[in-house]
Amino acid sequence: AWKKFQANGFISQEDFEREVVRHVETTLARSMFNCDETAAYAAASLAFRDRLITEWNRTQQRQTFADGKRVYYLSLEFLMGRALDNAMLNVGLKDVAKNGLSDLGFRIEDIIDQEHDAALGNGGLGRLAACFLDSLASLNYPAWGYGLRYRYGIFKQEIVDGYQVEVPDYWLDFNPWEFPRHDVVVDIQFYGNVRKYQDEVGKQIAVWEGGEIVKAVAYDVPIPGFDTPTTNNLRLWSSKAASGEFDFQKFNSGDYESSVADQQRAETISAVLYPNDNLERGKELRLKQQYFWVAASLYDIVRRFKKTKRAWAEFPEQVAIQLNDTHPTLAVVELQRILIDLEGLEWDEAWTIVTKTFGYTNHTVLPEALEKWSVPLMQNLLPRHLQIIYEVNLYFLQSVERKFPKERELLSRVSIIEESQPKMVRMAYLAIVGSHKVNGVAELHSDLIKTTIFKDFVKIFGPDKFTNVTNGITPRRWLHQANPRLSELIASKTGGIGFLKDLNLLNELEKYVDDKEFKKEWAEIKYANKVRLAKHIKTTTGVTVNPAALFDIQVKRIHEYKRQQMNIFGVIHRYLTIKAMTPEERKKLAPRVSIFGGKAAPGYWMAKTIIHLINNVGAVVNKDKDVGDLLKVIFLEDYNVSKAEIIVPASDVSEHISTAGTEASGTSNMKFVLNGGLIIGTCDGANIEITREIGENNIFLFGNLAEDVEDLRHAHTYGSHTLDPDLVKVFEEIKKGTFGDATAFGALTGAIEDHGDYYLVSDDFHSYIQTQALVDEAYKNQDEWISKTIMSVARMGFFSSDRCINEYAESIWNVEPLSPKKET
Ligand code: DL6
Repeated sequence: AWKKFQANGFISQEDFEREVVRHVETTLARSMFNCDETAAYAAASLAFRDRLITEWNRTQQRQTFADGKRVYYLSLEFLMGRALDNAMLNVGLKDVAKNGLSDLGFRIEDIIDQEHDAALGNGGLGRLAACFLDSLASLNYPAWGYGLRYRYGIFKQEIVDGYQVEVPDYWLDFNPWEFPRHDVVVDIQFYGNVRKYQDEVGKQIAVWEGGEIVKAVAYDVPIPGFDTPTTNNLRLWSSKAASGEFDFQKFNSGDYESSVADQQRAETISAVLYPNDNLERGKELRLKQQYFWVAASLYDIVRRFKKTKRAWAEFPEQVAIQLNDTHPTLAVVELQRILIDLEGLEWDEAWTIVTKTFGYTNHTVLPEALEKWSVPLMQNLLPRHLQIIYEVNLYFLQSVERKFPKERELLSRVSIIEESQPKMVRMAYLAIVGSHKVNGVAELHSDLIKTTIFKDFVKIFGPDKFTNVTNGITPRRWLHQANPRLSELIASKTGGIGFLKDLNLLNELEKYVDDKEFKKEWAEIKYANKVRLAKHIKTTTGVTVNPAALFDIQVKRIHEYKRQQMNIFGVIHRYLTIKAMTPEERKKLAPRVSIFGGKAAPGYWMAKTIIHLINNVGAVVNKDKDVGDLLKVIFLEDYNVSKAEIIVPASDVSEHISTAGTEASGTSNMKFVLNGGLIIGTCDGANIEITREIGENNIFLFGNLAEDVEDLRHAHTYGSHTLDPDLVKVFEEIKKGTFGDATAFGALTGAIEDHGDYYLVSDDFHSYIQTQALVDEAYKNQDEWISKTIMSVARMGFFSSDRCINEYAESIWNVEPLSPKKET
């Protein structure tokens, strides 16, 4: 009987408008006469949310009923960006909404713009997780994401007098996209101690007692697939004091402050996202976050499995858990603890289940980003887990000893416990030992982990345990949503929007590489996107840039290994060159706008100095009338996902110039090429595979290769280190004070001149400058340039996150899609 009452959501424009009005008047309790853009955004979101809920419930029912294997993606970061535009496009009703909103007196762009980004991530790793959720749903995989519901996402960046200033990002004032599940609450234990005894049959029993309990409350976010009813779930956990509001006993006895303090301490766990990218700091609160999230998620996963009443041995046939980097590695230990301490399984039986369940993705080889936790810290916070880690390590080392009896050194090299002062738990090693597959995120990176940081483990486990899954991006957000006109043009030539589900269909575009009419439209779209970005630049920085100039963009987290410093030194070199040019020479030069954006971790002083230098160079160059339009330097404040959607489609050239061997993959490189921009890059990360796909003629590669980096560093330290003469001139200019107080930049130049130039800026500078000159030359021939960009887009099919997810499903998870059509 209830079926006839089920909501189906709207289809027609009229129904959409009725829903919007209903939400304004009832849910928001406002009158339509007093409906501003914020209220219209809220009501439109609620209308779409209602639609998603229906499919979301159905999807969950369908998946429960099918009773097949599910994937659980554990990530401490999900950099989702905005949800409304994505929901409208994925359910295929953006036009309905556009017309409906217009009828109600609003422009859809203004309404979309009201939304606060969900910025629960730092950079590539978090955005990859968001792209994966989109692909998992679009491909109908039964999958859940598990993360933390931070009250504060990544900080907002303001630039004040050229310096980065961090402002908290409180994003939850109004968030229609989440559903609190006050009935899904898990008790999470911390601290305490372990009591061991033998039971009546002589079995060792361990009981974790005492300590404190914090509650984890579930908040669910629907994840709509594109062009499919499948709507998956992202479950984010929020922390709450176990004792309710506050301790009334303490309150009544006059100890108000401490009664509130308990509550606050509990709520602090999920309060803030740690703002470090590729850097670990070993803070206790971070470890608390990790365990809190992992324990709540596993409780949930195990509860769901137990409902099926299957034998424990079948757990890995029902559950695949992917560890997004080492942040969730405690899940390995927690599952072992649940199985042996709570469910009474024998150690070996439990460990077989654990290792078959987990897969681990490594996202970096940078030593400073590899997680290690101090043993005393872990002993205090998670005493039982530390015991289990020691036991895992013992059995692992015993197996290594049996296999390689003469290699004592090997044991200490691969031990999960580092014998340092204090001792440390090496989380990556624990993740490798506890998983059945380990993958890197681009070919070079996957090779590097096998030959460097995890070399010994390849010897121990054999090469088959290690694999590569090159990253990808969702073409729905990064083409269709960010660049609607280009998407439409592509659709008109490839037989409709099918390419958004099968990106290899882009191949069809190769036919149009020399098609005059097509190229004209293609170029017009790029120009319009540049005009849109130029407007954004004008409103946010006050600087006027010429949309006809070459837009050269580097937007990503600021990090020495990503070498924004090399880019800005290159800009200074260009400035000096222009100043020395004759008017005739100047006429031949393509005007350029160098655009930067990205956040520095608040404690990363060198990265902040780079931002400062970029802004100071901009301040000098942009007001130099002698240079005019030939060069402008822009730093875009507060780079985030929704700004990327404006920036990415507007590039002529983007920069992906990390020291070879340091950038695991990069994903913005893929986004820029997919939007018809060329790239200048090093032979690093996914740049290498992009080159292989699109062809060497369509990319500007430069610099030393990964295989030479070690020797060069060695030479810097032990041999002579002569700086590149052009770079010396740039440094002289900085030291003269041309760009403000030179002492402010002493550390930046000193790192290269006096401290070994670890990132090889000087070694690569000459080829960088030469390659930039090639870019200038190539850009003059617009006809050829456009052909290159079309050819590149046509060959980008490989970089869809759908391909990537299918690879994970087949080679790591062994999970099948569950098509909604099959079942009905
Ligand atoms: O795999 C996603 C992304 C890569 O594209 C970047 O190259 C890589 O730097 C990034 N890694 C991290 C590692 N952080 N930690 N922990 O963010 O992953």
